[in-house]
Amino acid sequence: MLTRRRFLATAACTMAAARLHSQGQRKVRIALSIPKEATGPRMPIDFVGLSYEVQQIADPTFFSAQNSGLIREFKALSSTGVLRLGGNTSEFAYWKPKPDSPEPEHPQVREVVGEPKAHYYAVTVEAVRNLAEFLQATGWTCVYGVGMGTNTPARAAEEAVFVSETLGDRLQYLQIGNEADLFDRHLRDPKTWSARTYLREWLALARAIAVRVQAAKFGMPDVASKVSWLTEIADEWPSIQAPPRVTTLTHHYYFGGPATNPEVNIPNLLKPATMQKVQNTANIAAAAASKMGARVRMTEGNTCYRGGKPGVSDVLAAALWSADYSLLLACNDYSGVNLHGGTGKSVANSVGGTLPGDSLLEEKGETPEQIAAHPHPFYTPIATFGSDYVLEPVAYGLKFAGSLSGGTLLKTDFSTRLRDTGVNATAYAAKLSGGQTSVIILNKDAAVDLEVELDFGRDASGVVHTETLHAPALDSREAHITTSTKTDSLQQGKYSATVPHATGLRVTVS
Ligand code: BDP
Repeated sequence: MLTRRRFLATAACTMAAARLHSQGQRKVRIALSIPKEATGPRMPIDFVGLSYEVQQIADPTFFSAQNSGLIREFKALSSTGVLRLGGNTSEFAYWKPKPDSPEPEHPQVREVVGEPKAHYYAVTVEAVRNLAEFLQATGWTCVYGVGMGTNTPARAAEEAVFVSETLGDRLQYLQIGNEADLFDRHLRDPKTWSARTYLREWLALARAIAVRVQAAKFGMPDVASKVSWLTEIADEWPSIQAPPRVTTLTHHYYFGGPATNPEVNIPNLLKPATMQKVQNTANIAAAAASKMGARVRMTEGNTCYRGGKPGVSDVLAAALWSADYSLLLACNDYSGVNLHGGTGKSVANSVGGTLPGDSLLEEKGETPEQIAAHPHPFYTPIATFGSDYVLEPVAYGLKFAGSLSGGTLLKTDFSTRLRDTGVNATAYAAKLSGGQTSVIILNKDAAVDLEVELDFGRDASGVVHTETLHAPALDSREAHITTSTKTDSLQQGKYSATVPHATGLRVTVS
C-alpha cells in the first residue's frame, strides 16, 4: 500500500526529476531508506555461475588443472562459483568409458537451422578426471549435463556413476537433457512431444541413474523458455511413485535473438519492461519449485541467443543487464545464475556451425582480422583469444551482483520508486554475512544521472566503502569494477552519492 508519506515523497521526487529535466540538467534525485531488518531471501554463496557446452570437454585440456589462464579468470569471477555443462551439444555426446569402447549406434535426427548438426563426439574418462582437477583448482562446483536426446538409460547410468565418483562433492547435481521443450524441432516427434512425454522419458533415465548412484540428485527440466513445463511437472509430481531426488527446477533465459534481429539492441535489453518479463517468469518458476520443495536456478542464459550480438552482448550494457538480471533473480530466491559462453567453436557447433553475429560483422565490411578481435561467442563471459582468457563486460556485471552472495537481501521498493522518477535504474540491498550493509544501484539510463541519498537510520554509523561498475558509455567494449581508495563515514546515518548514467554503484557500510 502506498502510505501518504511515501506518496508525498514519491511525488516530490517525481517533481524534482521533472524540474531538473526541464532545466536540461538530466539529473534525478531520490532518497532511499534502507530497512533495518533483512527479511528477503539469502543469496547463496555459490550464486554466480557459468555455463559451457558439453562439447567443450571434447578437448580434455580445456577444463584441466593445467589451464592456468582459465583457472585465473574463474577465480577472478568468483571463488565459489558453479560450472554448468550442457547446451545443445550435450545431446550429441556419447560416453566412452574405455579408450577402445566402440562408438554406439545413434538414432536418426533431423537437421534444422539453429540446432547442432548430428556430429557426435566422445566424453572420456580423461576429460571427467581433468574436470575434477579443474574444479578443485578453482574452488567451483559443477552441474553436470548428461544427454537425453540420443542417449540410452544404460549409457546415462554408466556415465553418471563415473562422473559422481570422480567429481565427488564438487558435483552439485546432474541434469539430463538440455532444453527438452525444443526437442520437437529436431529430436522428437512434434505430434507427441510434451511435458508429459518428456517426464516419462526423464524418469526412465533418472531411475536408471538412481539405481547405480544412490545419492543422485537432479536438476530439471532445463527448459529453453517454456516455464509452464515447471508448473506441469510440479502438478504431476505427487502422482509419481518414489520419485528421484530433484533439488532444483531449472530454466534458461535469453533476452532475445538472433543477432540479426533488430529488436536485440541496448535500449530494449535495458528497459524496465524486460525486467518485468523476467519477474513474471520468476513468479511461475518459484511457485512450481515451492510445490516440489525445490529451489530454482537459471542454468543457462545470456543477452542474445545463437551466440550473441556484437555491440550488445559484449559491451557495458551487457554488464548492467547481467548485474540487474542476477540480483532480480536473487530477490526471487533463485539459487543462482549460469551465464552461457565458452569457445567460439563449441558455441557455433551448438547452433549449427556458424554464429549469426559474424555475418553481421561481414555485412558491415569488417575484415577477418577485425572479426577475430571480437569475443567468440559474442556473449561469452570469458573470451578466448589464442591462449589468453579475458573476463568480458557481462562477467563484470555478474561479479558485481555476486558481491552480495552470502548476504540476506532486504525487501525494498527501490526499483519501483526509481522507475517512477522516470530514470532507468534499479537498486538492491543486502545484509552481508560479515554484518555490513551493502546497496547496489544500477543506473542503466543512457543519459540521466542519479543523485541518491541513502538513509541507513538515524543511529547508524560506520565507514562507507564504494565500488563502481563503469565504462565510458553503454556501448563501450569494456567494463571495470573500481574500488574507491577513499572511504567516508555516514552523516547522521546518511550517505549521498551521484550515480552517473551508465554506471553501477555499490555502497557498503561496515
Ligand atoms: C541455447 C542452447 C545453447 C546455445 C545457445 C545459443 O542450449 O547450446 O549455445 O542457446 O543459442 O538454446 O546461443
